[in-house]
Amino acid sequence: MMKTFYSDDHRLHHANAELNDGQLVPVFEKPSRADMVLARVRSVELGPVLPPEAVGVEPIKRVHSADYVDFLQGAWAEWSALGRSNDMLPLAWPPRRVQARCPKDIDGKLGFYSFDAGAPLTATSWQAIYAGSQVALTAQRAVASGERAAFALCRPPGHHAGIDYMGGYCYLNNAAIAAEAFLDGGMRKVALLDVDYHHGNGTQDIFYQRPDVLFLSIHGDPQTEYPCYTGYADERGEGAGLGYNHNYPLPVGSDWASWSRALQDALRVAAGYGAEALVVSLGVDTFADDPISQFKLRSDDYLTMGEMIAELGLPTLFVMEGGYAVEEIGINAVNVLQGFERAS
Ligand code: FKS
Ligand code: ZN
Repeated sequence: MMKTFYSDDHRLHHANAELNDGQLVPVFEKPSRADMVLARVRSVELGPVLPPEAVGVEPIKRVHSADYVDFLQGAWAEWSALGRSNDMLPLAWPPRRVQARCPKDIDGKLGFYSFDAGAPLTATSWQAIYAGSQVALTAQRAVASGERAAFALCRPPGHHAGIDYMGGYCYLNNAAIAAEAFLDGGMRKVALLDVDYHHGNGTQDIFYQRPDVLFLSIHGDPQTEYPCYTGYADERGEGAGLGYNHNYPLPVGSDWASWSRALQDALRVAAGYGAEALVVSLGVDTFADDPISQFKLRSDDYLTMGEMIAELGLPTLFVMEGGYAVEEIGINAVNVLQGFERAS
């Protein structure tokens, strides 16, 4: 039995449109994604589905800057005060060689606190974003208190959110917040494995200079894949963090054979690290039929993925990230959890 943590409040984040291939299209990151995963958790009877506790904002500010969290919380009020009712989207960013200062105006703030236009904010988004963080933190507590594993069914996702910026559907980095909570609870080392199709640039940003969180990410090669500028193998960490960041960029079209070789290596590195817990940024947009991604994993591969992760033998927190083949997202995500359970 694995506990799933979930809040209906995720529904409060449903933006209208995003830019894709030069066109404004309906968002891929929509509420039905979480609905499908929850339905699968229930239909296979993975275990109980539990609501989040009110853990609060402090653990969020251990990872994100206070000014950024305040911005997220108050952004809609500033926007609507100008008489605007459309989703908030940034339209300008500080270019290279500019010492960026955060302006007063909300348009300036939006660019200051984002790296792309992929994270729209609606009137009720903050409630959903905050609830997602509480889901992750409550699941983290379950694992810290002795559960072999737990599933944080977070939405919106988090791994593109950095210390003080949003982007790529992400606002608060749920997995990073949970990893930090393990450390604040007394653990000395945590490993964070990101299996989403896209590089977890936000997580990398947060822990890049630190040796206490080992970050391992398997993803589409940034030379052709979003988020475009990070995820290269030579990004290995900085200062005290040097050697604790491992990227596995794989070419478009990669299948389970090559993907699982990268996982094998990442797990070998994790095993040698001496972590006391594992956080998994669980994206299933590596699926062959994903509409915006280009790996070739099949539904059964996710069972094997879960089994391989279980073999590490660490207390494990799964945090939901991407996956846009909505019909199969539940099967694929829950397959990882069932594979894990089978091998535990
Ligand atoms: C491809 C356009 C790419 C943005 C993709 C964002 C991916 C988000 C994610 C997360 F887990 F954060 F949700 N558009 N033509 O899947 O990494
Ligand atoms: Zn993704």
